[in-house]
Amino acid sequence: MAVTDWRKSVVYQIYPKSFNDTTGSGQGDINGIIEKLDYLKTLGVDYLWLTPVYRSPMNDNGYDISDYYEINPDFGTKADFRRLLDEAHRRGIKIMSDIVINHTSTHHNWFVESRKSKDNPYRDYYIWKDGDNGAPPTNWESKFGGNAWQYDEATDQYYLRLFDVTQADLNWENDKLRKEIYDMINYWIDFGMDGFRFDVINLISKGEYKNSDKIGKELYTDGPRVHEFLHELNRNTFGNIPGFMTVGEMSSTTLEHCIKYTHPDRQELSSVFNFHHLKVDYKEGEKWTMMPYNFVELKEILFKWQKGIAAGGGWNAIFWCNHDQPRVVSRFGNDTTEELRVQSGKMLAITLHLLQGTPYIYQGEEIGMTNLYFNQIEDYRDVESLNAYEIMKDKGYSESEIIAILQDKSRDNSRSPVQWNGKKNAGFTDGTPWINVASNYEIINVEKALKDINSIFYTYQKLIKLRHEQNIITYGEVKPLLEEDKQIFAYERILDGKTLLVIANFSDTQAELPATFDLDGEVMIQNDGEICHHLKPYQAFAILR
Ligand code: TEU
Repeated sequence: MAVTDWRKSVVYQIYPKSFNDTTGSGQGDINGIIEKLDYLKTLGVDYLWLTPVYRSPMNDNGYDISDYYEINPDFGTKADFRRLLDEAHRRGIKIMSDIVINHTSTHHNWFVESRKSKDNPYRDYYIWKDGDNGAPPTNWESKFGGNAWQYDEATDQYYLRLFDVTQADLNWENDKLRKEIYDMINYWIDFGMDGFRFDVINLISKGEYKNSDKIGKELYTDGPRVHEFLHELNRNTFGNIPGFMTVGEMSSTTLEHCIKYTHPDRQELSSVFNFHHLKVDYKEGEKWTMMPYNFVELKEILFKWQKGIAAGGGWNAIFWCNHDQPRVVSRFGNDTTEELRVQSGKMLAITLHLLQGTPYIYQGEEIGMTNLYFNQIEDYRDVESLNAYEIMKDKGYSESEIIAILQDKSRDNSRSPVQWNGKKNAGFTDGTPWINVASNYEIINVEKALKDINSIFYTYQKLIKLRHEQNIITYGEVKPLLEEDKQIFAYERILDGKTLLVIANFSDTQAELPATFDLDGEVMIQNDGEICHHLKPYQAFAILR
């Protein structure tokens, strides 16, 4: 049943390269997505968010676009993309495309022209600066390691690249560039797109190019003109299309900005992703480290954003993982035994999907796919991870220390092929997969999950159905409970005199609910265990009264 209010929608994220291969190339393609639309319809999702499928040299798996108007032939043709939209729409499923407009590939024609000479008409589409006595223009660091400025001998200047050296940042101060971006977005709206995810969109206004006493991100994040640019984008493209859903990926943002980004009166975006809750296992804020995640901090951040965005009149995107994050059942659940993996996978789903906002399910999350535990660098593919490997080696880390950190944090953890069945390559490809399939595919796969009424899949299916049907999940006030408890995640949703109590034990030991907790009412959803004050490891339930 297609929902009419986009706030009741659930989004399924597809990383096409790892989803389903129909040609034997070893990487997924658009026809592979079409083949699985009935499966996604069974799950019950409303939108599919496809990470970029535009023409790209694939240094960053599509986040380095070289032609915004063409589909990457590795994924298929524009006719295939047209058919995907038609087939999805026929099933009441909408398509959200990933638009990367903070930067392009250095293979993009604009950049090829831009680097030719200082007076080239495209020069100012990018950010070129003179060095500072042989040093880069500022001391900013790239998010993928190293300096954020790349020297280009041809014109004796540096260009800014907040990500990989093959991803050159666009100059949003240039009116002509912005007009080109809006024309391109309107092209895809006319093509039939139902929504957009905007990649690192809060980095487009760089502010002053000056040295930072940190690594620069405090200068270019949520920059001085970012809201002006987003409002202009809204007004020149999707702003007047009823129900058109947008989500902004906001790197290192603040609650205050996210309220501004998503308040309907400001005509910017529908919703935003922030990542603060996914840094609670970063030692001293550093990704490439290992430490047990801080559960109380996880709750504190999630509840801060739940309460803050609601009070501010904005809208959250809520998620545990995506193509940049490790698998949540390994990170915040427990993948050490099948029983604990299933129990904790369901617990994580119940905890997140009964919060307020638009839930995002990352491909394979619905069957509890785990981290990969690759134990040799040759198995890794992600540019960020490979850069990090070199940087940690240069810092003197041992091979085993680096591998342990990559097993814990690498983005490759979420990029292995979807495990469709227990056959060769998990049914993902008849060729050689571009990245190894997880070794547990014979135990964890879609075919097995569909046959097992007690699988994680059916918990996700039920949660999606509940969100479609129960207004309290979409509109109910969020009231955090037991905020300092070191094991239990608890909250209430309150609407029209009804209360939904959500309880989850995040620990691998029994946890005790205060005896004062009233557990009477209708059990809306649960995983394994008796509804009582003594919670089994990873037990979760929701009670409506
Ligand atoms: O990610 C933004 C970003 O900062 C990521 O690098 C991510 O937050 C980080 O890897 C987590 O440690 C977006 C895309 O999602 C990502 O896939 C791209 O690599 C990046 O932008 C550049 O386009």
